[in-house]
Amino acid sequence: MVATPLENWVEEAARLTKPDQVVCCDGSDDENERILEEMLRDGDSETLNEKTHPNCYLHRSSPNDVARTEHLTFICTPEQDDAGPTNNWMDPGAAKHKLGALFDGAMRGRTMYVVPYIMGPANSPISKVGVEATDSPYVVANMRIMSRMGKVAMERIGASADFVPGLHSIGDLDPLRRYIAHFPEEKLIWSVGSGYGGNALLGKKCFALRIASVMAREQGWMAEHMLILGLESPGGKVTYMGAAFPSACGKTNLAMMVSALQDQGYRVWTVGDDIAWMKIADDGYLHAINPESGFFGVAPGTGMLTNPNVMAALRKNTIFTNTAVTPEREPWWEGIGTPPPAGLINWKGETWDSSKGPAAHPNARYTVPAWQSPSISPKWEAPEGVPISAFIFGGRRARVAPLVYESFDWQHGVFVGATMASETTAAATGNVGVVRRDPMAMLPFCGYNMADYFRHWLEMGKRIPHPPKIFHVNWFRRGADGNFLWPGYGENVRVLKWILERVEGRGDAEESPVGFVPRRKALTLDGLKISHEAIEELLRVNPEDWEDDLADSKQFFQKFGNRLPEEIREEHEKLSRRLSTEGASASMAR
Ligand code: OXD
Ligand code: MN
Repeated sequence: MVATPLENWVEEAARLTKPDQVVCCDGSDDENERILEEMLRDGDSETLNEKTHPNCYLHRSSPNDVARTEHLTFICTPEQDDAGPTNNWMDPGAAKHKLGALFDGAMRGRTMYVVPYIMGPANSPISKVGVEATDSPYVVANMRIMSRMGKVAMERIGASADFVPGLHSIGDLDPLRRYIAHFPEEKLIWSVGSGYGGNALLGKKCFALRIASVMAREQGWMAEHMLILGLESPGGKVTYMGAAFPSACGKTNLAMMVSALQDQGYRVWTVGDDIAWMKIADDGYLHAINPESGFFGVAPGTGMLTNPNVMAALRKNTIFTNTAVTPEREPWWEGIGTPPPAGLINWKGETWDSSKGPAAHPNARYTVPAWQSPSISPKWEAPEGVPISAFIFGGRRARVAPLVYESFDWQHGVFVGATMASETTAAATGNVGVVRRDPMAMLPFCGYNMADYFRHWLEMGKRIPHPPKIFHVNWFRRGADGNFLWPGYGENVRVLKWILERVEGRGDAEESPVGFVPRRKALTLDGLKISHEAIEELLRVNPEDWEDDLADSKQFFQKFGNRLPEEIREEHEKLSRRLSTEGASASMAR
């Protein structure tokens, strides 16, 4: 019998990595039991309190392997310019040579697990299939939560070559021998030296964003770093929105929000918290699916006040990574809402006291099945996806960006996304709190030249008969005293409500140089304790701050040279002109 493309690939991977045995995963409960036992045997995982947290585990990673490592992540295209100035690049042949040496024999004494998986609902035409070969039982257990894995995926692959292969080994966990490499031409992923989710769960960032963004451009769809939520309004109509925020800026909390306006009939339903795959459907709308089936969220800062839905979800079937643990064997982290108990064990497995810094790593995570959230949308697995009426871009900005504004049109909206910036967080290694440009929150995830990615967005706008309206929000603006001006969390529904009203052609707004900003009275603020001055400041567009920001984004865009679409340059000039007119009239009025 002729071997299938999958069999050939697995054989080739095994020849290179030389595992003691190869196990092909079927996704069954029995198999999962065995994988979890293997994970416990490895010694860096433990079970949690069976009464309060049934079927929950705590995993401690190597202290040098706690976040995505963007400086070790590569796009391997024959021409460097096709990876673009914002990606690390390696020649595909050189990458194969370098990583091949690290993979050579890497699985000796270990098991190679072959994990076939579907990204997206099993019966959706928007879904796609991948296969990850890994030597980490922790990775297999996480992939089982984050994707539809096993038999269902194997059946879809059959004898075809229509799958994205990904080879993963934890190697020796030495950061000097850690690489996450993507081969967009071959649609192949090679990751070695890390067990951290964003580097090792290859269906997530590597496939669903970096490789899928390349496929999406080739095939005329969109793969975005976006949550998907449904806003239900009085009467029961649900309007769907996609929102792009950089890592650890509150996407999960927004997607699962308990609305402060629930008693007025506004409720939020979760379709996805991190990634959206979107295609133009016959009804002329862009339809989105969540390619994932679980949430891999940041634990610190998550509590009953910030995200009660996820707190309810985390009571069972959850893998916690790098949280602290109480003497009762319950997970604990900063912001969970209870004080640290005596005898707390920190994320490194040591008895904790406050001299040791945070007890949970700032990028500690939970991996939980999506269906466990009380907010999960009845449509979250709809094979046709949900129609998207609004895109929301956002970042963590102490200044500059107002609470919310709407772009003038699609082209201007693409510019708004392209000029996104945010203060960095603990989700990636490196400095925290530094403002960096992060277009569409895709800076670490775009699998090709970002100038071409802007072009793709511009072209999609022309092709979508009913394109989403584009907005920008900023929950993180601070007052002169350094405190946040906006309460955030469940109160963010007040902003979503205005967005919904704008989508429906209602909702009062004032034209500013940067876009349409809500008039104060257009925001539903009843029941909220916030001063008149705070609202004024939140909605203020300060031309001087914007001029500085424009200078910064101009410098960023210069990296792309002539490849930058003319439309982006045009929007830049238009905004600059509008700001100087505004600045001039403000000084005349003074
Ligand atoms: C994530 C990230 O884990 O963006 O979702 O880093
Ligand atoms: Mn993310």
